[in-house]
Amino acid sequence: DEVSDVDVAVLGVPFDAGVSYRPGARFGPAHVRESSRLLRPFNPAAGVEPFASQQVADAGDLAVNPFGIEAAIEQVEAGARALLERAARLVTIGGDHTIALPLLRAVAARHGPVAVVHFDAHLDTWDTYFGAAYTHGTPFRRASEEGLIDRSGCLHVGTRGPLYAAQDLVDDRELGFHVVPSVEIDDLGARGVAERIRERVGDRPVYLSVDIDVLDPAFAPGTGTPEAGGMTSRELLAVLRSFSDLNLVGADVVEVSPAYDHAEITGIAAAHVVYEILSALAPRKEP
Ligand code: 5AB
Ligand code: MN
Ligand code: MN
Ligand code: MN
Repeated sequence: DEVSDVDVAVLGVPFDAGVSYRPGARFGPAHVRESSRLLRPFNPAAGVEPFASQQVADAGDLAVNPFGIEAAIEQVEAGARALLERAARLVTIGGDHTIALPLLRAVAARHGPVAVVHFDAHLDTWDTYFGAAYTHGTPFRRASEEGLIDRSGCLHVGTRGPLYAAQDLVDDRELGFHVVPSVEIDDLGARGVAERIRERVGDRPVYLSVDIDVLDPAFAPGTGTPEAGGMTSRELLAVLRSFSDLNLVGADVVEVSPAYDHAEITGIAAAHVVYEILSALAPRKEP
C-alpha cells in the first residue's frame, strides 16, 4: 500500500446523496483528479512530484453508500479514522459538503476540538434543511453541537447570497464562527483576509473546508449551488498560500460538480486549490 507513514494522504469521497437542489458532486473527485493532470508536474493519480518523496500519497476514492446518508456518514468517519492511522493529515476531495461532519469527527478524535476556516458562499449551519439534519447545508451546526470545533477560533469566509438573514449571522457567532462576507473581501484583499484568519485561529490546530462555490461562478461554474459575487481564483489561492504559517491539521475541497462545469474551469481551479493546500502541508522538494 502506498499510504503508510506519509505526512499527507489525499482521499476522494464521491458522495452527494444529501438533500440538494442540484446533485452531482459525487463525480467531483474524478473530475478534480483528471484536471490536475494539466498541472504538471503535480498529478495526485501518478504521485507527488513536487513534494519530498513519500510525504504525500493518493489513497484513492472511498467506497460510500450512495443511498443511505447516515450509513455514508459512518463510512466516511471510519475511512478517515483508518487513514489517520497511516497518514498524519488528510486532504479530502468531495463530494458534497455533508462529508465535512464525519471528517471533522475523525480529525477531532485525533486532535481534540479544532479551529475551522470555512470558505463558502453559504454558512452551512442550518439546523435542518427540508427536515434533514445531515445534508450539505448543516455540517457546521452539527460539528459545533457535537463539540468537534473550538468555538473561539472559527470563521466563515466568502458568505453571500439571498439565503441568509442578519439573524443567521448572529446565530453563527454563537456557534463559534466569525463571518467575513464576500463584500468585505473587496476591501480587505487577499492579504487582509489572511490576516483576519490568522488573528482568529492563532496557534490552534486548524481544519480547512473549501466549498468551491466560494468562488464566483465565472471561476467555478461547476457546482450545485452557485452564487454571483464570489472570490476570484487568484484571491483564494493567495489566501491559501498564507496557510503554511498556520497549524493546519486537515482539509477538504468539496462541491465540485462536473455536469455544470465547462472547459474544465472548475476542475482546474479545484486542482490548484488542492495543490496550494498540499504545499502548505508538505514541504516542497528543494530544486
Ligand atoms: B453548500 C440549498 N439550500 O440545499 C440546497 O453548497 C443550498 O454546501 C445549500 O454550501 C448550500 O441546495 C450548501 C439551496
Ligand atoms: Mn456553498
Ligand atoms: Mn458548503
Ligand atoms: Mn453547494
